[in-house]
Amino acid sequence: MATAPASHAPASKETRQAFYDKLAPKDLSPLWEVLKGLILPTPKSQCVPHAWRFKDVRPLLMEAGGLLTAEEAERRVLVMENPAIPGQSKITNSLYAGMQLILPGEIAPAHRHTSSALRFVLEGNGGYTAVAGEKTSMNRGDFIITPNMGWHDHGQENNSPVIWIDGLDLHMVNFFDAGFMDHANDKSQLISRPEGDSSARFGSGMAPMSGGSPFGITTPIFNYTYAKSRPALMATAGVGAPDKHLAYALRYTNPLTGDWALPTIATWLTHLPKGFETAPMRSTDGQVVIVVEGEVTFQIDDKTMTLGESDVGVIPAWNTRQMRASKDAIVFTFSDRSAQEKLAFYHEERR
Ligand code: GTQ
Repeated sequence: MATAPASHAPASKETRQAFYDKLAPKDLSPLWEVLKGLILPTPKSQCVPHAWRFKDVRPLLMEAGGLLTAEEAERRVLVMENPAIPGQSKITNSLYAGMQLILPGEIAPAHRHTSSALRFVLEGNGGYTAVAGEKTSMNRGDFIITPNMGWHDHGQENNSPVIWIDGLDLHMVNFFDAGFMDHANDKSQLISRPEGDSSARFGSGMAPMSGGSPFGITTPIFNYTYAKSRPALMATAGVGAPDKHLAYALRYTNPLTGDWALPTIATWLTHLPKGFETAPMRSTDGQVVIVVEGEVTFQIDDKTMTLGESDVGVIPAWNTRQMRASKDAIVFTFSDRSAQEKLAFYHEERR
């Protein structure tokens, strides 16, 4: 059969369909039918803005505490699912978030995985996370990291519950089909370094004379304690006017490289003085916000939501956002910006 020259009238719908029917059995498909949905003019997140109230989630988490032990669960966590994509354990298209509970005397047994994790502590008094042979105690406002493939277990030796937010890049790892996980023989790993060791080595603007980070491109700082980060943030808030879009914000850095603390997840702390409202901006990273202190009203496209202490919210990629503080506020944010920057995807627009 001769090939029709390109100038000929287009083939009928039926003729095209007959052609497509020949493609499918050969595992082929016509790009021109799907191109507009594959490469979009601007980002269009499937996710929606949403808020989880601590007062609603905490009682359910405590109820879960009565149903099974941390050890049986391995990790006793209520996953925060974006309401637009239920059943996928996603808070944004690329991020996982959940609220984890450890009860007095419990141990969440040691394991390790390709995925990097962060913990942001909401309630804690002496609970601990151990990573790579070092323990750190978990107190409200602490930002604790788990490097990829680092052994980690969590526990509580005192008599109060410990509750924190987990953020993981596991969907990025799974997207690349690159994930591994191991379980340790012992519930708790052997402690080989004193508490505060990583902070002493890397957390004072100094670093060991030989050797780099023990965790590759992940920060060597294990716990960015609120006891250190809050005074730093508040001291900068006293100097100069707040940034129009960001208010007073400090990002958590890897002290050896100046990059974000985690290879995939960006983290920062924002102070909004009472009455301050940020100007509209949008960016390609999906963000999870946790109000640590005060109260903040988020305007996200046409959705308005007010978050109080320990409430968690999600801002999908490329949604225009504004924040307004009804009380002096401090907000912890994590997003996939760290990964996006490395891949040269990150883009933002400030108005
Ligand atoms: O604490 O290691 O929320 O492996 C999900 C997977 C927490 C953890 C989660 C995990 C962990």
